[in-house]
Amino acid sequence: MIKARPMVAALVAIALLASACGDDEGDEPAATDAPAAAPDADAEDATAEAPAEPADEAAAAADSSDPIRIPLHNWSSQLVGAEVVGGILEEAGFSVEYVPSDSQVVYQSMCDGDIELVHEVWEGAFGVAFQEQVDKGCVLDWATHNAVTREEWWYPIYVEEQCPGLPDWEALNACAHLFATAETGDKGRFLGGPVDWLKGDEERVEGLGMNFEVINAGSAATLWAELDAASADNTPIVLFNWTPNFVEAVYEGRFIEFPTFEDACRTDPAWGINSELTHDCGNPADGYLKTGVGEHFPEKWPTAAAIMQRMDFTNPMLAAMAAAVDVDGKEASEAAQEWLAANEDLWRGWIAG
Ligand code: TMO
Repeated sequence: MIKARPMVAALVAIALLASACGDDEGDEPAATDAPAAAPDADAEDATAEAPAEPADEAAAAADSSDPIRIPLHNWSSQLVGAEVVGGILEEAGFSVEYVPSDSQVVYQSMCDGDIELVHEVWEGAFGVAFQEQVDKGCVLDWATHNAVTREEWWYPIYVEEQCPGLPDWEALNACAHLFATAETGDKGRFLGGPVDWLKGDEERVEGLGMNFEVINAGSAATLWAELDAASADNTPIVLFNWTPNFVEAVYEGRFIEFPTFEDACRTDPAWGINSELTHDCGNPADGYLKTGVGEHFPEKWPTAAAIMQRMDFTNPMLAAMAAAVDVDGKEASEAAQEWLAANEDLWRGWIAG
């Protein structure tokens, strides 16, 4: 073969993905093997020569020389983006540290002064945990990205032939038996994400009286391996997915349409079709993506805080960061370095203001 055509390339990517994921079910995704510091910090970065001191003139004297601690979570765009954010801050003269973190507990960690910022606050998964700390005043709702997000139950398109009426949730519920496994008996299996992503799936099944059982995947890699395996022979599957993500470029499919989300659905049992229980709705269909910072971040690192407010990620940017890892098989660090090299004008503008 001289040159892979796009379709062939996609199929090769699926095959690579399958082989990459097939033997590590339940393990962390490979991308979480990201090193604890930027891989080439000592290659060309001036801060490596004087680690205790900001080297770039962009970091003003008013800024602390303490490392800015950025969490690493367990999905690919975040792992790439964390090192993009860190790389930009390093270019601006700051030192950074990467800290593997639970994606719900991290908001408490910001309040405790152990983490400085979260650059991917997804409304569907983390809106509640984030807002709780914002309401206390110890986390600041610092910036809203251009990206519009959705995190929801999702199925590959062939399932529509097996279950008429999709993507409506009641149609899905009527087909619950199609999704049953040995593990779930006569109930349908919903393959949820790792438990730290969403707290609402079991509550939704209860609130909407669905004949489903939630089985949480151990890692994102497990979600994609199961999707790949099911797609190979059109096995019915409904699983957690989100956008922006690499999935939309590789698999056709749709999100389930649950009753439309409103904040009250999560807090007020009287709201919605079930007057006794909360969560009788879907996740936000046009959710935000925010940056949150600890309450003392702007005082301690005013220049970095201003840069974080200018940093703005779009849907295509996030989808490409995810695809670099989940389709192209790159390490998150490598993907981040490539992103920085390809988008230098953009992020220099974020630094310069
Ligand atoms: C937080 N996530 C994008 C995995 O739903």
